[in-house]
Amino acid sequence: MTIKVELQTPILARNEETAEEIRYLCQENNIYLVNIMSSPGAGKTTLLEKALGYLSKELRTAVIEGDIATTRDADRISAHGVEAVQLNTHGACHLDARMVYQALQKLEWSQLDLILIENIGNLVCPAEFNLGEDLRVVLLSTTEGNDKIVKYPVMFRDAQMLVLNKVDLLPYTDFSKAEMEQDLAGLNPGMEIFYVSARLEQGVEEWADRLIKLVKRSAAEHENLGQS
Ligand SMILES: Nc1nc2c(ncn2[C@@H]2O[C@H](COP(=O)(O)OP(=O)(O)OP(=O)(O)O)[C@@H](O)[C@H]2O)c(=O)[nH]1
Ligand SMILES: [Mg+2]
Repeated sequence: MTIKVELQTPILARNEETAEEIRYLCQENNIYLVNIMSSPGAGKTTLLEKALGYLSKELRTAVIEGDIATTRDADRISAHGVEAVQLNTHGACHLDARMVYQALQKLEWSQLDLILIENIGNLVCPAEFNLGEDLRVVLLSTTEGNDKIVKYPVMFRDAQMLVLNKVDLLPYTDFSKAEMEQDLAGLNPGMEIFYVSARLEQGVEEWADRLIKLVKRSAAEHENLGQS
């Protein structure tokens, strides 16, 4: 007799339900939720540290930090005077909607316009889990090589925005921007691309400005819907 255990579908189905609750909660409170993903060390926290200065001028912003262990990233963010909630997964390679829902309980929703989630450094698992986000951003860094886009297609296909970070290191790597653009055009033609050096703070203001526009546009649309 063959016994088959279906694990994946119920786990993801339950995740979808919680993601819907998060989406509803954020809509009700006019909060824009961004899920930031990349491989370990691509520069997610550095980008956030640099972008928060621009974002916080216009938007009330908080950060949810996902890591397997330590509060290091949340500590880096809160050192900039921004509220940060640290989630430790104790081994799990991605954040799921239930974890994010728990982190949201620690924040004062009426005081926020934007919540940035830094997912666990991993190009595989985080792509599978809907967090109820408005926007998915994937970071790629010039030191990782061009093959990541085609080797991890789900991550790059399902995000709306790509940030190529560490462009200051381009002269020292074999990374090709042209090849990257070509691969993305095949996989995800509508994807917005930003070229950034988080370390040198190049391109960070442009990226932050784009987020600010998206948050304000979403809030205006929500207000219009409420009036009609
Ligand atoms: N040269 C260069 N180094 C950078 C840049 N951005 C980040 N780094 C460096 O890359 C390393 C990793 O940066 P983090 O911001 O911690 O990366 P992360 O994606 O948050 O890492 P995890 O949270 O562990 O997944 C640090 O040593 C940063 O100083 C950049 O634009 N250029
Ligand atoms: Mg980090």
